[in-house]
Amino acid sequence: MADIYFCGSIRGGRQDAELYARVIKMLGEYGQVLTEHVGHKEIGEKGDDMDEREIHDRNMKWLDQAEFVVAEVSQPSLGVGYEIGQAVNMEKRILCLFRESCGRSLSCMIRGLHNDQSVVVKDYKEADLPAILKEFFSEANNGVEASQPCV
Ligand code: 6IA
Repeated sequence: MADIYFCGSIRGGRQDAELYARVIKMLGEYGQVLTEHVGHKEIGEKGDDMDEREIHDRNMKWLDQAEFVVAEVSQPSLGVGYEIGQAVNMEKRILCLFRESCGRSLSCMIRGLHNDQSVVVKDYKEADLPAILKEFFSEANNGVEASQPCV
């Protein structure tokens, strides 16, 4: 079963935490989500029993281990942007999901990564998610190579 690293805002704001939980549930059909806690409502409320260095190092290990990275990028988050940048350097297959109705514009540094192969950036409505995930993971399994140039 493939390992999937899901990214979603934590300190950037937890408005979409319930949506993250629903996305993570859908991702369960395609692999094991290493970062399930990103969808847990309590994570932003209580402290964490790990310190920040430990969280960073554990997450980078999981990112390295993951075959796929799926990031919900509607809520701007420094951590999510950092994880996407690291994932690009690690030549992962990446899907960035931007909710059309969120009222913001996505950073050019994320939208500009789209190459329709190793990195896919999609504007979406929640009802479209099952089809978007199906397409992303079926193309991945059909041997689309990672690390295509981002042009
Ligand atoms: O800058 P942000 O906090 O919004 O970054 C969110 C991203 O960084 C997520 O995709 C996570 O993978 C990662 N991340 C940030 N903080 C944590 C965390 N504990 N635990 C796990 N992953 C994290 C923070 C707890 C704290 C709010 C009490």
